[in-house]
Amino acid sequence: MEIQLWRSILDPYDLAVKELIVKFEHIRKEHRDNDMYSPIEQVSGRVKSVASILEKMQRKSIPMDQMEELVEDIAGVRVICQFEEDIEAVAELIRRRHDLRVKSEKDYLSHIKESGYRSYHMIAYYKVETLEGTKELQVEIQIRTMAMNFWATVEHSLQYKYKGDIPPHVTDRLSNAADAIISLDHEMSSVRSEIMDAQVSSQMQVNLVRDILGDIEQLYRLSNKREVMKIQDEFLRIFRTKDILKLERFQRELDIIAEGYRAQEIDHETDLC
Ligand code: 0O2
Repeated sequence: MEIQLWRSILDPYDLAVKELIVKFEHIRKEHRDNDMYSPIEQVSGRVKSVASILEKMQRKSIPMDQMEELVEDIAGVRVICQFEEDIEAVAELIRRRHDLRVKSEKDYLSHIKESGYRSYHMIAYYKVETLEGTKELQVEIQIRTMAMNFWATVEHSLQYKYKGDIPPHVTDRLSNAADAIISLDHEMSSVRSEIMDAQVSSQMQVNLVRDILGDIEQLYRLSNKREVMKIQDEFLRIFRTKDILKLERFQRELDIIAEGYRAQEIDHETDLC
């Protein structure tokens, strides 16, 4: 197979990975913009290297003409969560999407791999648009916690270093580390609701400041500049108190003032007509 042919086969997979990263990051943004906890913490992706595809085909005796059907992880997207409970929430989000058609799921959380590997895998069909038309391809989505990802990344590097034959003293350590990761995930889950509350209120403050500054900017265009400077000073004074209730009250008052100016502007435009 020529280099050019590999490129034209893999290009749509590259597009799929890029599109899905944007889409998953958007889900995260939507949650945060709406003062909601996001089960998605980070997203990454990759197209499998030609060497890795060839190795898998060789290992599983996959013929060239069945590569795209049987090598299911040419496109790979990884969704990292903070807590184990978030994994099912992300899987459910994926199951409900119309742009992804789930083909199969592998639960390495309930069925931990012998290596100690834990993760939730989904193979889904996804359509991309190319110059040659619509192409439906397969994507492997791995969903795991940050702790699981740390272990898997380290173990993957060691597999590479020892060419799949990790010496027993290292395997023992990895196995201990896998147990420690399970305890860590459980420990973090026990304070999940507290951490979620803290993160949501911190995000609420970020959104509140964004909205207040948006209102101040609008007022600056519509009203007396000196008055707006005073409003801004008052905002900075309240911001320094770190009192979210006061900030919320300030925003409500600001909304009323901004609404008044907007109404005045509409009246003015009507008079001009
Ligand atoms: P890369 O570099 O991510 O492409 P396979 O394990 O590939 O022979 P299958 O059934 O196709 O068989 O895949 P499976 O078991 O669902 O796992 C596919 C991917 O999951 C792997 O891809 C890894 O990314 C990850 N994975 C599975 N088992 C382990 C493990 O024991 N340790 C680590 N670190 N990762 C694992 P690739 O192709 O191995 O690698």
